[in-house]
Order: sequence, then C-alpha cells, then structure tokens
Amino acid sequence: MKTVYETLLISQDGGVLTITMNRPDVLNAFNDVMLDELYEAVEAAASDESVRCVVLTGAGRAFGAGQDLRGFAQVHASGEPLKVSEHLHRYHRVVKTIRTMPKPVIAAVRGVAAGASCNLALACDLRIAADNARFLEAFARIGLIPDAGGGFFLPRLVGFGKALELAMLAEEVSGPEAERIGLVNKCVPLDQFEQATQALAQRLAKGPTRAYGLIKELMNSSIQSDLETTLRLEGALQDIAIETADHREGVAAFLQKRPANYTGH
Ligand code: T3D
Repeated sequence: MKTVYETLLISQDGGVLTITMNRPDVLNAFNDVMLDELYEAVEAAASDESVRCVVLTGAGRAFGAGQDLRGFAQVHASGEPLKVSEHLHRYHRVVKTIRTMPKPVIAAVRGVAAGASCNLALACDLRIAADNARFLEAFARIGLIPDAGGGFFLPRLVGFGKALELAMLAEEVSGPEAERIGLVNKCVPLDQFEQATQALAQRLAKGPTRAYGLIKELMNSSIQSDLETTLRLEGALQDIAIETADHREGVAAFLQKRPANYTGH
C-alpha cells in the first residue's frame, strides 16, 4: 500500500486505514492532485485485504472546503469555456469506489465540511462528527448545484424537504444538529473525537468484513430499486454470507457464550 502522497497522509493501525486530506492552508479544498490521489488511495484500500475499515478525515481545523475555488477563478479569467461535467468525473470515481468497496468507510468530520467535501462525507457508510463540525452545501452560495453525489445521498439521508432546504439556503448545519436530522450517525465532543473515531473504526475492522461488504451491496441496491428486486438480491447475498468462516465463527461464539473472533473471511 502506497503511503507517501503529496496531499494525503496515510496511516494504518491494525485493520484500520486512515486517509487524511492534507491541504490545511485552504481547509483541505480539492485541487486535481488531491482528488486524483484520493482516488488512488481509496482504490488501493478497496483491494488491500489487510484493510478492513477506512477512515476519511481532514488535517488541521477542517474536514474539507470543497473544490479549490482559486482554480475556478483562473479558468474564468482565461475566458475558456469550462466543461465542468468532465471534471466531475474525478469526484464521481471516488464516490463510486467508496460505495462499492466491500468494507466499511467512515467519514470523520471535525470543523467545516463544505461543498464537494461535505458530499464525499455523505457518500461514506457512516459519519462521525465532532461537536465543532459545520456541514455546508455551499454550492448555491456560488450559483452551483450539489455535486459529488450530493443530489443522490442528501435527500436519502435527511429526506426530500430538508435536502431542498439545505441545498437552496446553503446554511451551515452544526454537528449536534447534523446528528438530530440524520446527516451524521454520531456527534461527540471535540476532545473525544479521535478516540471515538478510532473505537468505531477498530470495532468495524474486527467485525465480519465479508458480511459488511454484502450489507453495502444490499443497501446500495435497495435505495435504487423495488421490493421484489431487493428481496431477490437479499437471498442471493445471504447465500454468500452463510458460507463465510465469520458466519460459522459468530454462531459458534454465541453458543459457547464468548466474544467472536472474526477474521474477515
Ligand atoms: O470543478 C468541479 O468539479 C466543480 C465542483 C465543485 C464542487 C464544490 O465543492 S463547489 C463549492 C466550493 N466550496 C465553497 O464554495 C466553500 C468556500 N469556502 C467557504 O465558504 C469558507 O471558507 C468555509 C465556510 C468553508 C469556511 O469558513 P471559515 O470562516 O471557517 O474559513 P475561511 O477564513 O473562509 O477560510 C480559511 C482559508 O481557506 C482562507 O484562506 P486565507 O484567507 O487564510 O489565505 C480561504 O480563502 C481558504 N479557503 C476556504 N475554502 C476554500 C479556500 N481556498 C480555496 N478554495 C476553497 N474552496
């Protein structure tokens, strides 16, 4: 696993891989280098069997400030037409890898998560926030629409009406409020944030990884399809889960009244 990047910090503790976006001077706003490196890092994490849970977080006082707006300003000044949909492909491939990697991905949000950074957090499986977190669908403030998957994940997480409110008014949502409306799973005091994040990640990394991957597949499908299709897929995926060593270990541990020792297989 590559660990040296220009704009990311990578560390691994047991089965937990932490990817830290590291452009703190601009609140970890995305330039092309960071976006491409993030794609490389999540792809590598997806296929590395020693990684059983991924934490995505930001260096310094922020999670991320979305697209680096200085790049926009340069292009606007040049007068060249901006085909932004081509650039968005770079975000979309990160979103798709996070959604399809067969292991849990946690967004750990301290400070501000704005624009595309906010929406990358929404694409993760679970979100933990510090109580100083600020979630901001910043796009309408600069005359844009939510991208990087926000149009998909935001209404599914908070409901249609709230999603429209957050996207149109573009007002900040605090960590505690984000927990209340379902934008994050858990909000913790800042001084407990790192410990709580690691505890959650280590717990997931010691869990039945194959089952977690199948759960993601089932939920990914469910939010886009009908009952009949989901029930069919549920059967097919449970056929796979029931053959795993972790399933047998879980049943044995229950019957022997001891904690399960999951290997991820
Ligand atoms: O090309 C495509 O693919 C299109 C994709 C678009 C996706 C998007 O993400 S669009 C949305 C882009 N993001 C924004 O519009 C957010 C802009 N930033 C802000 O509104 C505020 O900075 C925050 C609300 C995020 C944080 O406010 P605050 O008061 O905590 O911090 P600050 O003082 O505004 O920012 C600190 C520094 O970071 C500052 O630099 P300085 O003055 O200390 O040298 C600021 O300019 C810089 N910074 C913050 N956000 C960005 C940024 N620099 C470049 N790009 C940014 N997005």
